[in-house]
Amino acid sequence: MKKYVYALALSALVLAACGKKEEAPAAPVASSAPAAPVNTEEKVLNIYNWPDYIPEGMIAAFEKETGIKVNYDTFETNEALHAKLVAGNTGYDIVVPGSTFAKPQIEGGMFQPLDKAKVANLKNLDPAVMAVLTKADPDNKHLVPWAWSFTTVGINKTKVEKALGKTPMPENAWDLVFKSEYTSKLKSCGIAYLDSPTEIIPVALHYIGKDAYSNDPADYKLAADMLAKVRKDVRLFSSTMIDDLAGGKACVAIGWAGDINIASTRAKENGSKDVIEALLPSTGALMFADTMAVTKDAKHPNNAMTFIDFFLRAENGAAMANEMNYNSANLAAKDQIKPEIANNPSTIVSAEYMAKMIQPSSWTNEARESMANAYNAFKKGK
Ligand code: SPD
Repeated sequence: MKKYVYALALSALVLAACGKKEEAPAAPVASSAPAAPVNTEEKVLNIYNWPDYIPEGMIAAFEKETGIKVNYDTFETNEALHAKLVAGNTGYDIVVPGSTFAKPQIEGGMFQPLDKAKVANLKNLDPAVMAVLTKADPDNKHLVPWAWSFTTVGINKTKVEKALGKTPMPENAWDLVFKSEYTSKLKSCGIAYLDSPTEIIPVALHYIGKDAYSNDPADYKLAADMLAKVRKDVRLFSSTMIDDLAGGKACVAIGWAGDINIASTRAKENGSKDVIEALLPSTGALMFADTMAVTKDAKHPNNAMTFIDFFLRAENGAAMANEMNYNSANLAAKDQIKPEIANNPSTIVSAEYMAKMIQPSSWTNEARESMANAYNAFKKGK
């Protein structure tokens, strides 16, 4: 059908250009403008994203407007998504890797380039964020930012202060999860680590003064040695820190600022008076950007472009911040962000703290494997 429409438009253009010596039989009048390509895909879109990462009602609004039925599944770690992509035939059209993993995924040919002509709202994106993403995706051919935030320490302040007793809060919040003086006290109310090598080893490297994105296995050994000292105090390895903090399984967690802020709201909704907050460690935190990409074997690439364009509307960017506590790269959304969100320094980060933020990078495949070995040995307590 698509080919047919193109062919019709093309023959109309050729005829018009050639001119005619004899009067031809009357033919249907063809416009000289090329016909818009027709989307002949079935009205389905399969999306694979992180949990708790989409404003309520956004999918329903997209389905209502376009008639495209969205199947929406979730994964909890970059490693889990990566394993699916490596295995191939994911069945997903859009996936949302962190930029740290998107780089090797692009290099491995796992994504197809965006059809930018179908995504007019790319114009809304912040050029500064797109410049950062060129580190993973030169020329911005494959990735569209979903949201960004940073990996940090989240606390239930009420419980942490009680467990620390006379010990004052440290100046550097990373001490709460990495220094025995604090972990030995906080284990009573629960310490949770994200359950992923590429979440924990980089923050541990940063804590011991190494490059968070080191590719050197010798550095992983140093990070694992530091981690081993507090292993016995860690209660949970989990990627659901919203429930862990809001539900009281943990009083301190290594987590994502956006999710920690969601935990704060959820605890209040559940009637808790405890204060939950995302801290800004004095030595800096690790910024991350999650990105939409279209899989190389996506069955619905046109529907994917329609969704990406819809997501990039200013009001949807604002909803990411207002409802999900995550930063959007949508510049057009900026003046729709509610004051209470704009004034939360762990959502909308100040320029001063941004200067301390560790920018995302990525690792070689070999380094990731070696990092996973170091992490698994630490987790098993070896
Ligand atoms: N609830 C959404 C969580 C998204 C987290 N992505 C984090 C990637 C950090 N490396």
